[in-house]
Amino acid sequence: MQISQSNTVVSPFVTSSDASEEVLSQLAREQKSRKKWLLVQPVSTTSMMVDSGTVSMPLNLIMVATMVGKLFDVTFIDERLGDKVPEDFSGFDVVAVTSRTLNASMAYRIGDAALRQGKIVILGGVHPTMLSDEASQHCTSVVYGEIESIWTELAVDVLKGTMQRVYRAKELKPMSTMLHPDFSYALAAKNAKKYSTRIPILATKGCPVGCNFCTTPTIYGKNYRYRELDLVLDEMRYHQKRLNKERVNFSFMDDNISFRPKYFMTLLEEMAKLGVHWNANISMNFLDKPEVAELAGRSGCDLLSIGFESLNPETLKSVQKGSNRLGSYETVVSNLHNNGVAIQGYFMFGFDNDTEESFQLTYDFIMKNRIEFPVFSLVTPFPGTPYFDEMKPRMRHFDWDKYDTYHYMFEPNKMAGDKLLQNFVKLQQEVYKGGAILKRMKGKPMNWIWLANYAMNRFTHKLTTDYYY
Ligand code: B12
Ligand code: SF4
Repeated sequence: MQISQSNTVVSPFVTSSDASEEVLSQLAREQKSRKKWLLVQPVSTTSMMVDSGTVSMPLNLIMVATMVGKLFDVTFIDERLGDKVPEDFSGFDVVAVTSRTLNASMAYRIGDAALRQGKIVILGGVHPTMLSDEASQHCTSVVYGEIESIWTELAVDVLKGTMQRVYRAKELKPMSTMLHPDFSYALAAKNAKKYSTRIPILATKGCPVGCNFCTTPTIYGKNYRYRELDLVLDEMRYHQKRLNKERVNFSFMDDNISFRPKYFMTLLEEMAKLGVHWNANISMNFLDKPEVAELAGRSGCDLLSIGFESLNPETLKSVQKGSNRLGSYETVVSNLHNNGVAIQGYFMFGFDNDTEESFQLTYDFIMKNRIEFPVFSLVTPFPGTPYFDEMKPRMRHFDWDKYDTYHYMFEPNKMAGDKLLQNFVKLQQEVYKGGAILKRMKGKPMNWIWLANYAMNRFTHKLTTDYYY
């Protein structure tokens, strides 16, 4: 079964030539010894829970390893597992590091050390993409966006030793050309047990909703691409076979899996036949239709992560979150709950329209609608987004270590910073009190979402406003 890519909006760039592909194969054949790459997923310094305990397998670096491994030798290090980056890089020709904003300073430290030892250093991921001038100070080359669309050029230059400062694809390749990710790089890690058993998978890329605080529209514009369904399903079958069981848990890494309803619904129908379980990020556009929630439940969906963001219509408008209609929130939740789908609800605080009342409203909404896994963050304008440009003059600091969405970034117009943080802490403690957890979770299946609530209960006990400064 094929769902064609004819709906795909493609950026109006010129096509790259095939000449470099030929050069690449030629050069690869001529190489006497394969160049050695060290690939690193750095840990961040955040004290919050995003980078500790069980972590998800990094599909970003796995994709990089899969491409690089076709031509070069790869050593794969995930610092979040406790693996250490060597101080001596003499065993490597290239040191390539992935980075988001919260671990940019760690990525830069590794880059600086490898540069001092004369290595080719490549930085990629969302932060170097958004701030390539800054990242360039710490590496030989920055890769803008996905490696797949620029790989041929980059690989040729590494082989020839003629590196450019920034690699940016002239056009994005269709996702059908994406290689089947090779998980052996991650699974071979000494501490691979620390990885979540949920397998990361990708069906689509991009999200044209266009929220002004999100980096995805900046990087991929109005582009929304998807893989042929057979490729996604083959990948699922591969893991079912590898693990010798039908009920494999998949975690979609898509920005917004439902942007093309026809594709999404067909994917779900097929997953229902496979008997897998899955979770994903999704915008709520058409989750108010009961048949979509019914199909989600039937297809093995355990949990959907939904950015409710705010219960204030003015805030939703100001951040251009066109996918959210306040009037649909409760319908979306009850449709999903009626079909056994749990909700990870994202809520942000610190917007200019927030008042102390916003916290009470959110608490009431969460408790009344029994949201299983509420996640609260402080509004964080990330570099490269329109929101960052707007808020720059009001930002308290540009210390990237604090860009984990758990730091106080600017004083909102309608409340003082200390009041914001006091209410933010209180809300989390109230929602994760034992009694509140029971109220939200009673009668729901005994699974990892209970464990997450338990962990949050323990964590929020010791939470103080100091965490957020
Ligand atoms: C799925 C997802 C998650 C998952 C899984 C994360 C994981 N383990 O990878 C979960 C839910 C755990 C998560 C958590 C968080 N996330 Co998140 N997440 C995403 C999302 C939607 C997709 C990431 C993904 O895996 N895509 C699929 C892979 C294959 O694509 P990719 O990451 O773009 O990688 C490609 C390129 O970047 C490039 N590349 C990447 N690295 C390198 C390295 C080299 C050397 C080269 C050459 C190329 C290269 O090639 C890759 C392959 O194509 C992104 C949005 C996005 N599109 O980036 C947000 C995003 C990364 N998350 C974001 C945030 C803020 C968070 C949290 C802080 C949220 C929170 N409050 O908890 C935490 C932080 C976790 C952490 N420690 O990083 C922000 C980060 C913004 C920024 N500037 O740093 C993003 C960009 C969303 C946004 N708001 O704009 N996230
Ligand atoms: S709906 Fe989500 S992925 Fe899409 S632009 Fe908004 S925040 Fe980004």
